[in-house]
Amino acid sequence: MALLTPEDLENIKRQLQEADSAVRRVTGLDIKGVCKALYGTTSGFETVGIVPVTSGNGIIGNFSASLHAIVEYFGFDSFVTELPDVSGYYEAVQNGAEIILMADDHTFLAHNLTNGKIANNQPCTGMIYAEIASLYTKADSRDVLVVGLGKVGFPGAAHLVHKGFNVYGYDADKNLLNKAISKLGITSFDPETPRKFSIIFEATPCADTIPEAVLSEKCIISTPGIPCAISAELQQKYDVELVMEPLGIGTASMLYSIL
Ligand code: NAI
Ligand code: PYL
Ligand code: MG
Repeated sequence: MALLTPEDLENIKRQLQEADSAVRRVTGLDIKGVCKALYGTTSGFETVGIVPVTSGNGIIGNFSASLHAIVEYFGFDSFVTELPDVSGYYEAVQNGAEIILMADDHTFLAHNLTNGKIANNQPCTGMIYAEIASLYTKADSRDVLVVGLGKVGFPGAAHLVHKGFNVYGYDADKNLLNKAISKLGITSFDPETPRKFSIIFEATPCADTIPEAVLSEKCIISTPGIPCAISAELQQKYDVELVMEPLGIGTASMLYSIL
């Protein structure tokens, strides 16, 4: 799993504010509004306990502090536990947490202790970035290009199919591409015979995964992928509407999905 770095998370509040402005510009809704469109829920006042986890590669600098800033940005009360791991979980519950947020190297979860609902960051991230792409007000058709059909991309592609979009998908892993074709009924996109799209959703851990030949003027690229899927030059040349943020949009999707 591609892990965040402390550098990815620097100035997370400014990154989230800029992403919220981009989301408002392209969809007419803010991130909270997109979550309401997705899940029908609005900001609760639940208390969120953030528990650092030391397993695997260990604690990531800025990760817990970034979650604290993100959760507060969306109007929830929250605290980061003093202790990590099991002791931290116990501390969170003892101190009144109604929702637990914690992540090891493979799973980032949100668990609502009041209603039992639980969320995984990967599908929640895929769904919200796909939803943002689907709400683009200047789209010229219902054709969407999806690049990356893994743990984030596949659920995002499934959401777009469910919303009735014509999904053209591509993944460097042919097994994953064939799985998406057979399970979701998407159309295989061939990079050798490219065409232009006004809606693009990307979810890969690689740079430059979106070829210039698919970019239309003022197209949207909605991507949680780190690093960015296109160069700054291409973004400028085609006046691309880029929605990209390292952690907050996906975390919001998790929280609103379990209220
Ligand atoms: P994954 O490894 O499950 O899926 C990535 C997919 O991209 C793989 O199937 C791989 O074959 C494909 N791929 C790689 N290079 C490609 C290329 N050049 N063209 C087409 N496909 C290519 O990873 P996962 O969990 O889906 O995460 C995807 C990215 O999203 C990672 O960078 C991860 O760090 C990031 N992420 C970001 C979040 C956020 O909130 N911004 C939240 C969760 C993940
Ligand atoms: C949730 C992020 C989005 C992209 N990759 C995912 C990642 O980096 N996961 C690992 C998170 C580890 C957190 C560490 C801590 O500081 O508590 N265990
Ligand atoms: Mg995000």
